[in-house]
Amino acid sequence: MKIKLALAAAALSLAACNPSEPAKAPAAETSGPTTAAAVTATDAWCRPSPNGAKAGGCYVTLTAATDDRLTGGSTPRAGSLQVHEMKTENGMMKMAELTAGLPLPAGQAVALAPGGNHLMLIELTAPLIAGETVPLTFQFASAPAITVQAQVRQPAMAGMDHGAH
Ligand SMILES: [Cu+2]
Repeated sequence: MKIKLALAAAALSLAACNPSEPAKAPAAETSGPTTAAAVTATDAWCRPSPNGAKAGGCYVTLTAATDDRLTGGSTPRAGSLQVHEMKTENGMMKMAELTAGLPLPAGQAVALAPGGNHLMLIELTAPLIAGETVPLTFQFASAPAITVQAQVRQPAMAGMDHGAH
């Protein structure tokens, strides 16, 4: 105990004797109001569209540096790109456009995935074929728009070999 106290006292006196207090550390500029940090997109992919289908589902994981909102997007492969949610109505799973956008809380990876929120390509110009790449542009409430290349592939269904249709 005595030794511990002595050490603490020594540390205190050292700190007190130090004439050059380090200057105030520069504040970390993480949330400048003029330059919104970019949103990061990972694992963008689209489901192959069945022959003749006019719409296709795409998925992505988005991480915003500051609180933001996915408001929509576009792609040269379809007339429009909408952000959809899945909801249960009268026991039926339905999808509906998130007209107010999808919230992206700061630093949180928000996954759009089969069975949940997803991107809907409406009025496809051509079927989405497994193996090809589709450019998707996302728009946000604050961050600048980003464009990603989405892989067209079958959903990865770990541990499930049924359910594909
Ligand atoms: Cu949809």
